Amino acid sequence: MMILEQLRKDNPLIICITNDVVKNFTANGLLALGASPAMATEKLEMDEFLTHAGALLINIGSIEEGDIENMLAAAKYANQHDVPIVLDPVACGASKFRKDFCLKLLETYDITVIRGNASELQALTGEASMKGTDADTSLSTEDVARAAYKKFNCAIVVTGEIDAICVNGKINLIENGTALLTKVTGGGCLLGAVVASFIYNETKPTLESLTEALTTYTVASEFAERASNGTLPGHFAVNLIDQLYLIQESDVAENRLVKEV
Ligand code: ATP
Ligand code: TZP
Ligand code: MG
Ligand code: MG
Repeated sequence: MMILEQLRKDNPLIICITNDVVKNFTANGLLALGASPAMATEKLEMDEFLTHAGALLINIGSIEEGDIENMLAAAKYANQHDVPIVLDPVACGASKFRKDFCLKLLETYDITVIRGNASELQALTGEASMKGTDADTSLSTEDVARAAYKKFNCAIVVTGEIDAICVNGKINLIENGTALLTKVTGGGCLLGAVVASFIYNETKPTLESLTEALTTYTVASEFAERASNGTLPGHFAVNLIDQLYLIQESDVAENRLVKEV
């Protein structure tokens, strides 16, 4: 059974603690998909927000020291209310501050899914360093996903030209997508929020549910590239929002390129 239609009926509230660059793009992407985003961050109101939430996204793209308390409090209340958490460890290999925060969050609370590019996941598991937010494309997403699953024992999504999803040690590789997603800021950040939307109310997501999240997003990105002026980054970004609104479960079923390994 697929999730997209049910998600659109249920319109789950997705709390997004995310970076300043992508808040608007993320909110529009989730509304188009059929979820209900709220960019709430304040710890004093998190208990109430998470009472009604389907999922929580913690994206550290523009994290500052003063954000740490809010992010930790959000994770605490999410765990108390059985709300799944997606962590996007943006640029965690670029500074000790970011990496230390992610490791503390992962040690202290139950994180449901870690979603990042290969360099970010490699930084969390090993010694990789990064220049900024962008990935080292020479890394194997499959190898990185396996290593991250071994260390953190939660679901892992490593994105790149080929996306690798690891749940309970089993891996699916997704070949859909377009490199234009790397030419628009928020291409990965919105995906993290889409993953949170597909796992609403589910702290033990299946490989199938994460595969549907990734294939829905990447098939929509292929449609966006083919739509009007879609090979230009600006038009592509707008087209992606439109295609997240238009895409149907049957489009995903007909176009998905998934390899079980
Ligand atoms: P970065 O921080 O390097 O910008 P990101 O966090 O934006 O990374 P990506 O790895 O770019 O995340 O993944 C975002 C989406 O883009 C995923 O759906 C992925 O499948 C897709 N993607 C990334 N690179 C390519 C590529 N070369 N070809 C096809 N799809 C890609
Ligand atoms: N700087 C800090 S967060 C951010 C930038 C440019 C957005 C990164 O977006 P994505 O989706 O990881 O490419
Ligand atoms: Mg990107
Ligand atoms: Mg990113």
